[in-house]
Parts: sequence; C-alpha cells; structure tokens
Amino acid sequence: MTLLPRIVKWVERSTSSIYFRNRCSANMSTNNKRRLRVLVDMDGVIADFEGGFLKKYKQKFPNEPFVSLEDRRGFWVSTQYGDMRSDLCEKAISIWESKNFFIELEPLPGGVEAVKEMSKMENTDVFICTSPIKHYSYCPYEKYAWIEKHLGPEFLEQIILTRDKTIVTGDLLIDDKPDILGVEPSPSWEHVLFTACHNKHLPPNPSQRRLLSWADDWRGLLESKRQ
Ligand code: DGP
Ligand code: MG
Repeated sequence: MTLLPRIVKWVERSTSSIYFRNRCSANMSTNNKRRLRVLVDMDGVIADFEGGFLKKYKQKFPNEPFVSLEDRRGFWVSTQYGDMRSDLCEKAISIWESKNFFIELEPLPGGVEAVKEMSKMENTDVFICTSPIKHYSYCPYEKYAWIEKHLGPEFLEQIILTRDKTIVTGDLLIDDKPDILGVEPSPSWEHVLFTACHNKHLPPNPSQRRLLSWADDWRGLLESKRQ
C-alpha cells in the first residue's frame, strides 16, 4: 500500500472509533447502583385525557348523552359509553382516534412541574411510560410532540411507548390504571395508583398506595423508595 491510502485508512479507523465511543458513552450511565427510576404515566397522570375527551365528544356529538366526569366509572371510557347505548362506544373511540386529540390535551395541575422537579433530583431517573392506542396514525407522534411542548426537548430521551408496562423495569410506576397487567407476572416496580375520576370510587386497597394528585406528597413517595 502506498502512503496516501494508508493514511486515509488510519483516519477512517480512528474517527469511526471516536464516533462509536461517543455514541456509546452518551447512552451509558456511570453508576446505576443507587439511582431511583420513576416511571410516570401520561394520560390521566400528566395529560388530561378524560377532560379532553369529554370536551371534544360534546363538541362532535352535541345531541348525544354523555357521562360527566363525576359519573365516570371504570378505566375504559368506551365501555361505559357502550353500556349507555351500544353505538356510543364507536362514537367515543372516534374522539381519541382523531387528529390533534392527544397533542391538544391540557396538562393536569402540577404534573409537568412535578416531573421537571423530580428529573432534576439527585440520583433520580424519570421516564414517561405511556401506552399508545392501536390506531397509530396520530397518537404516537402527538405523544412525542406533547412531551416536547410541555416538558422540553430534553425529555424526548425519556419516553417509553409500550402496550405492556410490566416488561419495563423501575422502582415506581405512577399510573391511573388500577390493574396493570402484561406478560411479566412480577414487575419490578411498585404501582402507585394516581387518583382519577374513573378510579376514585374504588374501595381502598391496602396493598396499593395512592397519589391523590400532584399536590399530594410525591416527594415523600420517592424518598420512601430510597430507604
Ligand atoms: P395509559 O394512560 O398509558 O394507561 O394509556 C391508556 C390509553 O388508553 C390512553 O390513551 C387512554 C386510552 N383509553 C381510555 N379508554 C379507552 C377505551 O375505552 N378504549 C381504548 N382503546 N383506549 C382507551
Ligand atoms: Mg393513564
């Protein structure tokens, strides 16, 4: 080999290894030992799915019956609407399958501030762990856009979109769904039930802690997991 091609090869090899090292080290944490990992759900915890749904349902179907937030029971909105009258199930679904539904959800009081604050805490990693709907035309894109808009572009690194939260590891999962099931029978996280209009009437469950709202003691909850 003459000198020039050898130099070119050397430069190629060394720059690609620097590039590789930088990419890898950016994704590695140095010491994961005592870090607390908090998984925060999106709909019903930091984004007002129920309020956004009701507002758009009333706009689109002004002459149809609706369920007030006070009367909401059960996690699945479409089930309660379908129980009222069978065709209302599809009408309800059409709301969250529409363009701009997810991006236009209002933040729930204190949620964005709490997530920003906990992400700045020492030894704490926060991820937004959210299940997209199966009608994927708008929802996944709009969830990313919502997080960028309300939490900032740095949070785009902290998003977990999954239909099965049991396979995600963490210390805490703050989520408004009462039963979080999936392929993993013993998830690593403790599920803390975030109070929402559809779950506030459930009988007390001594084996499940609750966060009543973001005004509740979420800092104490995180501390309790560091002991
Ligand atoms: P998550 O908050 O991550 O558990 O996500 C649950 C998603 O399901 C959220 O986008 C709200 C949505 N959802 C609520 N009620 C219904 C329903 O009746 N049917 C369907 N397909 N999705 C629903
Ligand atoms: Mg939820």
